[in-house]
Amino acid sequence: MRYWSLLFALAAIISVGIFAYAPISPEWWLPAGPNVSAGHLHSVSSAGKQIDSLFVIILLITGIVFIGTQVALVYATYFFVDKGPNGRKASYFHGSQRLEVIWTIIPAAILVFIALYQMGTWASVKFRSAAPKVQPLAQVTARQFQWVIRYPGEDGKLETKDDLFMVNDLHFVKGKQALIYLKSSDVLHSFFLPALRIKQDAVPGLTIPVWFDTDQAGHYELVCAELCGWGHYKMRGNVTVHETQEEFDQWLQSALKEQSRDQVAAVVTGSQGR
Ligand SMILES: [Cu+2]
Repeated sequence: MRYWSLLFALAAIISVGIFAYAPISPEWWLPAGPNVSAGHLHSVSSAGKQIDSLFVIILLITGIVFIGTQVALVYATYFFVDKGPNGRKASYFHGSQRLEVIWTIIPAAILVFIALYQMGTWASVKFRSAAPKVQPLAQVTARQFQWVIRYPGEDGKLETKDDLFMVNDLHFVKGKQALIYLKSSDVLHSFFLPALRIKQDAVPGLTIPVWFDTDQAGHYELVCAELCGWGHYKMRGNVTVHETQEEFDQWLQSALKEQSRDQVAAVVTGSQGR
């Protein structure tokens, strides 16, 4: 039955073909920025660029191993197939110590290489000591099922009276490091900016600094990446990256005005109701 080897060969060729096609397809590859055309291999954030090159390196290593093992599989099933009652008889042997040592040491060495190679990226994205020394952009509190984002108001300080509260609306400025403090007021959530390759769990009781940037202004998506309850699917926010600091300040000013108008309106309608 040589057909099996052909089936294995076909499956391997299709798999490799899909991976060769994915980077040039707009839908199949990792999400890029809003203005990035298809075939763009790298993310639009500095963390994302490092993470994507790690992804490509690991894909290359696993791809080479995949192609090697598939070639061996097809070769073995094609040439050593049982040729019926008069064919060769399979011989039995009790393993080979040398082979086993080889196929243990090589994957172990590859894993150690990847573990060492990724350390710098992990440190720059996650270590608190690597957090940018900037004024925090906002405090982000995850709750079932929304992102409550608290920006400092006029005084530039968080947790003061003039803070701006927004729901599912994250703004920051292109080319600048944005630092947020991530909290959760109920269960585990995960703050995920797919195009920027930033993902961090929001843990009840903890305040976790998260920082990110991008070199492309425009609109992005913020989603929750931790199944947090029935409404998990709708826990998404809009991200607006402003071209300049002035543009951001203007947005903040008008949002603050709107907030105080809403508060006044709430007081007025509240007193009329009584
Ligand atoms: Cu959630």
